[in-house]
Amino acid sequence: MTDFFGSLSKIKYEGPDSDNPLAFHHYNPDEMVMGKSLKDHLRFAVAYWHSFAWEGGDPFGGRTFDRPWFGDEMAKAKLKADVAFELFDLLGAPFFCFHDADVRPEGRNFAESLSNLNEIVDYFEEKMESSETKLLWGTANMFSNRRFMSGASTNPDPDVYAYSAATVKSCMDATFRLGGQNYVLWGGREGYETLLNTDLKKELDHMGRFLNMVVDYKHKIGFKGTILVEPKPQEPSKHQYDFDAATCIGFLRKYGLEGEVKLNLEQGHAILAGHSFEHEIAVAAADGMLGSIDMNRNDYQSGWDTDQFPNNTPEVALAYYHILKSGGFTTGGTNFDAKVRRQSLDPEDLVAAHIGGMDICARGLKAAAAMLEDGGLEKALSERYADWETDVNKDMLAKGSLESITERVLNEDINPQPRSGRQEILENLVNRFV
Ligand code: XLS
Ligand code: NI
Ligand code: NI
Repeated sequence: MTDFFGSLSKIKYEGPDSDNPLAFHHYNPDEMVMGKSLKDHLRFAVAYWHSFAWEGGDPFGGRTFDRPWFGDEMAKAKLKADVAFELFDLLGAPFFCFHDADVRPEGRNFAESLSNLNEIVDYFEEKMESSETKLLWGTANMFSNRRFMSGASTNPDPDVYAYSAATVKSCMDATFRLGGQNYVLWGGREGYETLLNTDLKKELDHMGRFLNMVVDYKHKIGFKGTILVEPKPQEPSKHQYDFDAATCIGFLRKYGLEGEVKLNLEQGHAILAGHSFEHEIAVAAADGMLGSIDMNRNDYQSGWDTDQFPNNTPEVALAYYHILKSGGFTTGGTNFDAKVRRQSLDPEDLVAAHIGGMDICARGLKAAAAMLEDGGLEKALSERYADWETDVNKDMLAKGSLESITERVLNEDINPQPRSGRQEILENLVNRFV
């Protein structure tokens, strides 16, 4: 045991009336909702990068946190792992997620970075034997180091493409060894700053080829998890190729990857793309490509990806509504891709942030389940489309041509009468549950 969390002990569920700030008020892991425990519905994960690797910098100032594990030595990386697993345990977090760069010191070359990664994976493996926390997903950080400044698989330099392929292989191996349930690719630098120096078609082809290698390798090693791509429209690149769910789905189809790759959707990224989170979830679900979610929230005034912990039950409820409607998570889960603010220095802040996020998600999911069980929204939806169930309209959809339909419009004097979309009534219905 390290002494980082001092006297803090395992966080318990105490119910909404408890005034203990370090207790769950809404997340009771064992509570059954729609035949499944909250723990199994939500599948929470702690993100290693925000909670343990991020130093509290912003564009105007550097490190604000003073963690005993900051530094490049292997011993520090192990101390960081010790503290990380202590947080997982305090929270009863079923999962965690990591990038290679979060967990191991960067080496002087690829071989050294690889051996550092393997040493930490050994260490994780040992810790995971006695821990209840599993790996939701692993990923490669191919955006921080300067070698990736012009992209990873889309870099104009083939040596960077090669370095990226070797990096992804090493991270897939690590994820596989640790029993990871998914493998994520987020392409923060897969995009461009200016078209003046960018061959967009070439770069997209390279990215498509790269992702095909990832899928081939998954099958080769027998990794049973899901490969996930994470959309984001911009930041750090001015324009990112994986712009949003719809763009990614088109990309996956173009390169023959539908059925092989799903999406990891993030609340803040949806907002940056000009969508709501539930829009992104519904788009992915409609194509059977909903994989997992990164839960957080943006500051709506700043327009940045501020990665705050979620704090808005109505928003979260609509997201889980669409997740539950599509059958819930299989290999995916709710990863807190979220960090405490840079003034939140204390270990207690880290714990409280996760408690708050878990409570908000639990409230959202319970509200979503109650809305589904009530059935009012689904009923209104099926009523709105009910006329499509008549034989004549089914026929029109399946076999109609512009000529045959025109004939029917003329013969039957079809003269559509607009009907209310009832938006306010439906919003009021939602408000009964959130
Ligand atoms: C950044 C992304 C990143 C991915 C993992 O905005 O959300 O954290 O989730 O590389
Ligand atoms: Ni993000
Ligand atoms: Ni993310």
